[in-house]
Amino acid sequence: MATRKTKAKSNTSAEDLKAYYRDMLLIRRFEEKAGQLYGMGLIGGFCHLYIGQEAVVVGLEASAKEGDKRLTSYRDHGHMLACGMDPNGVMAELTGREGGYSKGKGGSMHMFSAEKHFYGGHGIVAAQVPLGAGLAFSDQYKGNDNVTFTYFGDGAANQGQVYETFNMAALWKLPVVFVIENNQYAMGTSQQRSTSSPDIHTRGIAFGIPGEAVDGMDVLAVKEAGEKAVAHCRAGKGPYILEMMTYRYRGHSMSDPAKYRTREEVQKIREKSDCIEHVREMLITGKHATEDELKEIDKEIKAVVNASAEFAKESPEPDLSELWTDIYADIPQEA
Ligand SMILES: Cc1ncc(C[n+]2csc(CCOP(=O)(O)OP(=O)(O)O)c2C)c(N)n1
Ligand SMILES: [Mg+2]
Repeated sequence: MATRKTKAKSNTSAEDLKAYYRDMLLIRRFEEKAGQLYGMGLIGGFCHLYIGQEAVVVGLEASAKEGDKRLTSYRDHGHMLACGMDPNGVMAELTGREGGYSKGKGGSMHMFSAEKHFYGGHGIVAAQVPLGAGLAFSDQYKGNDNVTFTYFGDGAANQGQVYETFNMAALWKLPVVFVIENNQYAMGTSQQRSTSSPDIHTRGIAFGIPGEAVDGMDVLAVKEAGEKAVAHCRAGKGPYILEMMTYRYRGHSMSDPAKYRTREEVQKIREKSDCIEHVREMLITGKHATEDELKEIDKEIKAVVNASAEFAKESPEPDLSELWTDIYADIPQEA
């Protein structure tokens, strides 16, 4: 494995590094388990795995504080786990069971947690971008210093509503970090084939929004960029764009055989840049952890993931009567 230079800041302790390792590993093992359950027919419908991109969400969560909000596309399980949602509830939702975050009626793309300030899970490409600006507007209106992390893909970055949102967010100086997860593909279309100007982080220039490209496979580089962006937002200077250069190892969704790229391309990136291997290497070579300690963490994570699968399997399917509930919001009479 090639050693990469990392822009580690002195404020990262060995304990922090271990926590990032643990959080990224939880996402990866959870997603691998979801892939298995899908293969066994226990998960149906759409299921978009995040494997390969874990450093993005874990690094940014390290720059967030309580009260900050987040929302993303359909590739959302990693974001839920990283903000502290319960793996049992997420796995049960994936398998369509009563114990899931949406009582088994939403599935992979439709989960939400007011407690963890996670606002979905959105199946329509870029639909979450204006919603993210709306959440940021609500915090600005209330006068607190919360920030909203609005994640979207390189493909979504070509949607018109993104630029309408950029305009409003810049005009009103909304505290929103636009996180473009550039995994180089939008379904089977590579960025080269779909995008006229590949430097997506420069797309805010027309609106006066600063932006930068970040090594999204390096959790410390992500965290450092996140801290800068968040400080900008909290200081009342308006939105910030972070283009995270990353890569997804699996197909677009579970039904994608990924014939538009070679196995060698995926293998090369895995070997050269894998975000979990990178932190593992830093922990070992920096003598912050022993092989045995890391094995112990692996074991703990496996146990959490296996327990989530067991919880999901044991949770019943929703009762038929649930077809008629949770359709409209309960609006209090006085509203
Ligand atoms: C408005 C809309 N158009 C098309 C689709 C079909 N679709 C689903 S995902 C996707 C590609 C998005 O790629 P990207 O934004 O790069 O995100 P990634 O899947 O790589 O995370 C498309 C075209 C959709 N869901 N919504
Ligand atoms: Mg993409």
